Amino acid sequence: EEQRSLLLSSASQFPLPDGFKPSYGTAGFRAEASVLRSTVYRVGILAALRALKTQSVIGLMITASHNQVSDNGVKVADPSGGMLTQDWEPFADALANAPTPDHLVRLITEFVEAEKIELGGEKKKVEVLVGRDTRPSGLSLLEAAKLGIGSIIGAVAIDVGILTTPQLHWMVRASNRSTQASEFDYLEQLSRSFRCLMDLIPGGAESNEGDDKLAVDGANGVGGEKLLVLKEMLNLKGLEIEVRNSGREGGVLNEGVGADFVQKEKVVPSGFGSQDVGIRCASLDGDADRLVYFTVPSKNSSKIELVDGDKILSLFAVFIKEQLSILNKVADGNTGNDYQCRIGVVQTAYANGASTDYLKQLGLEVVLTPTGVKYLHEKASIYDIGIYFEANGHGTILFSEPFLLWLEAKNDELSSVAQGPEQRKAALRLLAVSKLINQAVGDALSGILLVEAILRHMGWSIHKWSELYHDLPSKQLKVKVVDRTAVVTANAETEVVKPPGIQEAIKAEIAKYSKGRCFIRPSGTEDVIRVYAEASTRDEADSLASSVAKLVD
Ligand code: 16G
Ligand code: ZN
Repeated sequence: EEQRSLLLSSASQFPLPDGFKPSYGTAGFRAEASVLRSTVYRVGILAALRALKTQSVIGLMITASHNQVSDNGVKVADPSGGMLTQDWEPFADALANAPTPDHLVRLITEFVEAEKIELGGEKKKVEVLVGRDTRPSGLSLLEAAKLGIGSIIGAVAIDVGILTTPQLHWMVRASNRSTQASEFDYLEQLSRSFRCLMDLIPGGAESNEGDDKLAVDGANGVGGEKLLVLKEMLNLKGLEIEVRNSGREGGVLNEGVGADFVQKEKVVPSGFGSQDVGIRCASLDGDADRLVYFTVPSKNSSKIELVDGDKILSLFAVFIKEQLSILNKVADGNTGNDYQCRIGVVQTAYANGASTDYLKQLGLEVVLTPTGVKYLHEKASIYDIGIYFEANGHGTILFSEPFLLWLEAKNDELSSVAQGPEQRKAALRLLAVSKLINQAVGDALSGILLVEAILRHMGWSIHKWSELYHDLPSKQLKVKVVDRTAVVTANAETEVVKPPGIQEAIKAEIAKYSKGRCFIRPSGTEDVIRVYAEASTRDEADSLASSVAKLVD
């Protein structure tokens, strides 16, 4: 009864705006910030219930990633640090759309009963960590989230301030593993494991002459500021990280800057230009969970040479494979490897065909999932080492618990024998990677450090890296539609099953091109159907995309 009146009184402060129909999409709720207060309040309730149900720390992140600054959004991190379990998404939708406080309370009561959630009681309070990006609307939405969380008896909101999305996910995961879980601990762990990787570089970490500078585009978001802090802690020798578009210079979040812009438009972000020819550049998105690299090929053009998520994935895969093969070498007097490490690579249909061919050629198992981190992450977690990336730059490397335990033991064993110093180093490198790279979600900051360490290790320039394979020309288009749900896909979005007939028509178009590949899918974040096409020349890719776009219109 006390619970009921608490909810009724707080809910009345957050009416659902007229005509607003929020939906928990690929990345939570996203919309124009001014309509989101009721949604964020209700997600606060959901996060509190999730914390009670799991008796664990839950995360709530207020961000709209690469969207324009006037948008905002909210998503929930589960106890593992991953995305909210998909089973709860329908409840999230129902809550967000409840028309009145009475409806809302009824929905909650039914759900609490069905899920057998114990409210209140004498137990210790469960915590919801609330983070937000740098958007000006974040503060008022934070208040809404706190009120939502606070209106469930037994739950308490902890404001962890302005963070990158991956930092919040990391903190949730660490809290539930009872390890050090503050932002400082995060930064410490990243810098320690990075230094460890650098120390293990054969012949030392000396940079290639003239190749010691990295210029980073922070998208005028939270990532640039955090990278500046990290840089202080790293105290790097031979690697100079220059952060631009950190938000301090007055630029607008995601406007002409950031990983999404750079990857989609393939032009230099503002703050970059002819002075950067030949320099290694990287771009983060607004909440720093995406990372792409690029170079400026010539003084007279605004075009960039993109090094996308597929290529970051390929770099990681090459390095990990190298370490595994060192580890697998049976040295004299050594028992050799006694663990069959299963390594897998996860991509989406957006992965450039050339990258998939390259990875298969390396002998790796490659699987495709639908777009959206939750699908890739889930798939990658079935391997001992699962590497996943979306072409847009979101990805990470997951290590299984049994494999890590084996690595630790191997490292101990090798430290006491004279043989196998190389094997021990390989084990130490893999352990360092597992600490450096975010185990909860894709993380641009840890991604940068891993890329930089691997380039040093290999002695590669960004050019050498970029030449691992050549991207097939590709083209993306979007078609505005009234009802994007009319398009239903299967086989990791590579085939359309509804409306009938479209798939055949697409196939007929593809057949006209050499190395043609094309698919359409409903966006999870906008009211559009997206078209992706690939072919052996630029013109062919463009023409395939536009002819398929016409089929949708
Ligand atoms: C979201 C997803 C991202 C995906 C993108 C696709 C998360 C955290 N983010 O940003 O993985 O690539 O949506 O957008 O899942 P779309 O559905 O509009 O093409
Ligand atoms: Zn993002």
